[in-house]
Amino acid sequence: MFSSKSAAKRRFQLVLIKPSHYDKDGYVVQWVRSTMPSNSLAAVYSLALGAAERQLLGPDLPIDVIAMDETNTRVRPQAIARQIKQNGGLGLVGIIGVQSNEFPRAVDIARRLREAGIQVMIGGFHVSGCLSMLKELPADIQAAQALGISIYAGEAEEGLDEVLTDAARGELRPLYDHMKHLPDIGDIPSPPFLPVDFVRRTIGNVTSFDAGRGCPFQCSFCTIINVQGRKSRYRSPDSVEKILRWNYAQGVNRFFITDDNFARNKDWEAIYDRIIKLREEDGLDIRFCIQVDTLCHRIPNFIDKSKRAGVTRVFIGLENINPANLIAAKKRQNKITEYRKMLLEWKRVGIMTYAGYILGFENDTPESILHDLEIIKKELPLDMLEFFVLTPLPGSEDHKVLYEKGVWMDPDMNKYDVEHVVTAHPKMSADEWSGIYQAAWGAYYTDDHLETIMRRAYACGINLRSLRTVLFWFSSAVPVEGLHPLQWGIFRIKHRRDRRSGLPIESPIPFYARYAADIARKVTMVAKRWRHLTRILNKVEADPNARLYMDEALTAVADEDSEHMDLYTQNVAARTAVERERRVAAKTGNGHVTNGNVANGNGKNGHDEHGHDGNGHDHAHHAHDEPHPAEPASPLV
Ligand code: B12
Ligand code: SF4
Repeated sequence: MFSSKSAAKRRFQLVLIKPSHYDKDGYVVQWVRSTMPSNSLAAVYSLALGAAERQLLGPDLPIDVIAMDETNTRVRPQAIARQIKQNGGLGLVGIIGVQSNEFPRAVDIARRLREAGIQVMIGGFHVSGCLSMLKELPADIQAAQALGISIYAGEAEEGLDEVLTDAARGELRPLYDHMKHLPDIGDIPSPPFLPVDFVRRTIGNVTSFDAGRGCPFQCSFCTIINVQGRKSRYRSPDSVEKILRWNYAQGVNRFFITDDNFARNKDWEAIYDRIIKLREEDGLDIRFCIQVDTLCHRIPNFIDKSKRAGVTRVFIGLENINPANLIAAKKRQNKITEYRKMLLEWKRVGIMTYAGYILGFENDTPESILHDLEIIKKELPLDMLEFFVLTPLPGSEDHKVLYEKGVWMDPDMNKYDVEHVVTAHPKMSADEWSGIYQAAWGAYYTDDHLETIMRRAYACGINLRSLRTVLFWFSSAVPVEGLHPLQWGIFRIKHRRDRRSGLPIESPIPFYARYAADIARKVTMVAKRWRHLTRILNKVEADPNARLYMDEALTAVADEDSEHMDLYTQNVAARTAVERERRVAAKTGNGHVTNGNVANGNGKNGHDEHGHDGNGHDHAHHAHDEPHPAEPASPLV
């Protein structure tokens, strides 16, 4: 817990909690160190500190702001209730950035606080997404309101003051709906920030902030466009500099920029120029992980400036290699003919790539997925691949359509973590679908392919030790922990009494016996996998020819690729996509479909032939930084 508290008599207690969610046995997913600090928490925490400094509630009622992230800190509702009462009884618990899979846990925390008479409010993507897309409030949100929990939909930048004033009067409304107005975040006085003690509870020396919000595209599975809008809103370079300097001053110098697509942040270049100045002229050693789209290489200077700005890891929303699937999901901006060019460009500057890959589009079957993975391994020069189950996330068009048609979707929101199958698929049974999700990790991260990834990286000048940590993380999370790498952490903590409401509290002996056996099993697996990766790394480094390594994926893009590469010939949809790009290239007179000149030379700054102003990635939000010699590397950022 971190607090801005100072001594006084009656003090308003504002407690901000980023909740976790439940594992399959109903225990809270929690770690000694979690992966990264939450930007949602940083955003609201900083706004709240600003309100405290401005004495929003008057000089006689100071505000203490206390923040906690449940993925690394135990939440004790009774202790919170006590603290509020000891400070005069005025307070609010804000449950922050609640995603759909965290909503059941958020309500369980809130229920106990409500029983103790504490005011509670829930905000974040689940409630915002439902309010933006559905005609009526879904049952789970209504049930929360029935417990006296207040709901906040939309962004807090222009609404938090009103909430605090209402809470100080004890007059919170059941619903605050800010979905219709998206605030300007350009130069707000309190951009995202978390104190260093907070960062120390996570892996590495990384924090996160959003340099912008919104995405111009229309992918049907996406929630972001319906919550944050399709227009790019961004922080000014001054504001970004402020965030960087605040953090640098407290010793934090690695950053995950959470924009779903930094390449489509309209001010990316001015922001990069400022960062480059901070690095090259002012001597700040700062590094970044960003998320981009598969056309980012077509934006003049983007990749070279990423390098100069200290980007070391990049997440790319690849999603699928079957054009029929991409079109069905309205992800037209993803063109298979650009994938190799884009990945080779990142390789050229020695930046590590992570791609998100969604399983369960309408044409997918277990066989087609395994087949596609073999093509990716052979032909795409990609480092990490991470898998997601296609999920109708509340807030997405897919969810809205199924909801309105009354199609069955699993009512348990805890499962909406893009790792569980929650609705039916036209070609796969639920078991086949979840089976292939589990199998995909093993199919991509085979021993042979781990070595190939390292060999390709070594030949491109990527730091192998840093890559080993990331490969370890992404190849081990599912087999070791049964959780997605984005949810993994260091050393799992389980509290016997912190169990999902409705499930019994187990007696100590079986609970601790299982917990101990689990830890022993995981430690053994982790040690084995780390040793294995180290052996591969040593083998690559010991090879005198390793720098000269070359394979099909690393070969420069050429016209004849479209004749022989499986990526372009594997099915009718792929061949049609190549033909279509060929026609577009001929019309615009920009050269060849599979030749990098087309993409890089048309000067259209990433606009595609539909006139879109860019495209995006989304979900997977993570990547990595070069490790500082004296500090542990973060596997995600
Ligand atoms: C960074 C990120 C992560 C990071 C860190 C989380 C974080 N919040 O920082 C990590 C890697 C950990 C992560 C993990 C996951 N993520 Co994520 N993530 C994001 C991402 C890209 C940015 C989050 C962010 O910073 N947004 C900006 C902040 C400022 O917006 P915000 O959270 O909405 O908060 C504002 C308002 O909602 C409001 N507000 C929020 N809470 C409250 C509370 C009160 C009291 C008030 C007044 C206001 C208020 O004020 C805030 C400031 O304006 C979003 C996409 C996006 N564009 O948001 C996906 C997103 C949130 N993630 C998503 C998912 C699915 C996941 C995972 C389940 C994926 C996985 N399997 O690994 C996991 C879940 C982790 C878990 N604990 O279970 C989905 C959630 C969709 C949904 N309906 O739930 C999103 C929307 C992406 C998508 N695919 O659609 N994620
Ligand atoms: S590109 Fe990504 S953020 Fe943009 S609409 Fe598609 S899924 Fe959403």
